[in-house]
Amino acid sequence: MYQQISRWKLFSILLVGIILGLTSCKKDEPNIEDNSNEILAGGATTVFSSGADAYSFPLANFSPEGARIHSTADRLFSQQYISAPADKYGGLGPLFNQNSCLSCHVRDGRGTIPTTYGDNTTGLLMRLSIAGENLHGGPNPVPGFGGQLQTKAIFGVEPEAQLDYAEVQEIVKYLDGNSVLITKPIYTISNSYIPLPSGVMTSMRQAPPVFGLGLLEAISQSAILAREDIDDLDGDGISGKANWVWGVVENKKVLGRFGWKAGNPSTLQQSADAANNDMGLTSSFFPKESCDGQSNCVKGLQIEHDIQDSIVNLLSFYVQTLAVPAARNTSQSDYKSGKAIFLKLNCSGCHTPSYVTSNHVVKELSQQKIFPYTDLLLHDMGDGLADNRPDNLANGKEWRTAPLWGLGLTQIVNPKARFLHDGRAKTIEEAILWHGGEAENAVMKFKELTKKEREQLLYFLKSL
Ligand code: HEC
Ligand code: HEC
Ligand SMILES: [Ca+2]
Ligand SMILES: [Ca+2]
Ligand SMILES: [Ca+2]
Repeated sequence: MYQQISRWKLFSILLVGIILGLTSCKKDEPNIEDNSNEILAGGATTVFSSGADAYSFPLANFSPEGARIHSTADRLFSQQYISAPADKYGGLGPLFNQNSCLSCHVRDGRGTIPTTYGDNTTGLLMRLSIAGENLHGGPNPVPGFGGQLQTKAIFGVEPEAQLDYAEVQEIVKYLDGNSVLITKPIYTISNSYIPLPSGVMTSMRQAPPVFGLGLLEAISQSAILAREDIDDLDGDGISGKANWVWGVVENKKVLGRFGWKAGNPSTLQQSADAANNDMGLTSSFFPKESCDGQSNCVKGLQIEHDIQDSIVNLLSFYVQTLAVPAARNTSQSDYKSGKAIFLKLNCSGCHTPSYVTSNHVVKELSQQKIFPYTDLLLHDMGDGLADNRPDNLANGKEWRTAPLWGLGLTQIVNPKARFLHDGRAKTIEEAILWHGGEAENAVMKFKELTKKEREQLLYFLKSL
């Protein structure tokens, strides 16, 4: 009897010891409290796929009803709109960039970047503004051109202009003697339908991937704001600032989360905005056609909106409920070493590894432990990446930390896809080397790594 009790005691002491040991191990690691479930990058919504369609699945934990609505929405996202009049799917243009959401967000991932002169089939667009702000503190539209350059138009209307492509190259050296060639694209406007006024500021933006956005929307505002450190009070060289942008639904300034400068507050507004500016589809959210000059373009103004609110809601629902693909190779030693380097270089100072989501109207998105690797805040990224064009509170050097989940599948989904806001980086390595400003420290340490360590870091990133 006595012996038995003591054996039980011994066992439970051991058990407690193991649990305590594990917990203290976890605590020692900065920024990551729990390693065990990071393979489930999107929590219970995560899908296990690493093929070309990896970004295109609905939430794994969807109810049959949710999945049904998602597949209706899926058809709308890929629908090619045509110019009015038409019974269904009309209203394209007068000015537009592409005729479907999917043509820019290829397989729900990134767009294709033009690499030849005159290539017009891309997911890249140019934002425009002049000095000053609009009524709501946003970019000041260019007279005759608005806030975005539309390079296509329906019959009888002129596209606003064409974009010409050139590139400059630069060699970056590592401390170990190796070097890489990095390229920077330069876009210039030609053939504009009227001369551009002087002092136009431009910003090239590639179409980002659109999966996992409901989860990003479900991160509580307080969790995002808690990471702000505008004056860098903790002295780590990283500030982090929220963008506050005009909410067309809320009718006031709200926290920006989407777009390369967090210039859009929600998947709903982003979808309505995309429909309006990228495709020329009016809705109750953006009731005016996106043409700012041509007289025969203004005639395109319709009394009825091109798309009903229900369509905008479905498009928003679609991007909210595209699942995040699972991380891979998490038990490999190179993954673990690579992740340790990611934390040591303080990449995680901006690319925040994980959150628990708050509650979302799509209940499957609520209370999920997720691994998006972003703080959704703006950071000064230095002169190399600067577009020198302010966007609400983002200045000309600031960009929103890009989420890194699903990163390794980018070129499996679209072999022509590239990295960073204007798609200048052909590889993840190039993307890191472009980091500057608040990330200067991280990039300096990256250049000092041994070849093996660099490979381990890249192995980790490619496994996300
Ligand atoms: C001409 C190409 C193009 C088309 C067409 C297009 N998009 Fe986009 N999309 C973009 C670009 C570029 C961005 C980034 C915008 C920015 O940084 O301001 C973007 C951003 C987004 C985002 C935010 C993603 C994120 O992670 O921040 C969503 C959501 C989105 N688009 C949905 C849509 C929907 C829905 C449609 C169809 C109605 C659509 N897009 C059509 C190019 C396009
Ligand atoms: C100061 C904040 C900050 C730090 C530190 C930082 N990043 Fe970033 N990262 C960003 C921002 C902002 C972007 C988007 C920049 C752009 O598109 O111009 C980005 C983009 C990226 C991209 C490209 C993502 C895409 O979707 O194209 C990769 C890869 C990346 N970072 C990896 C890293 C790694 C690895 C480190 C550490 C060596 C690191 N970052 C450190 C802020 C940071
Ligand atoms: Ca229209
Ligand atoms: Ca325009
Ligand atoms: Ca700081």
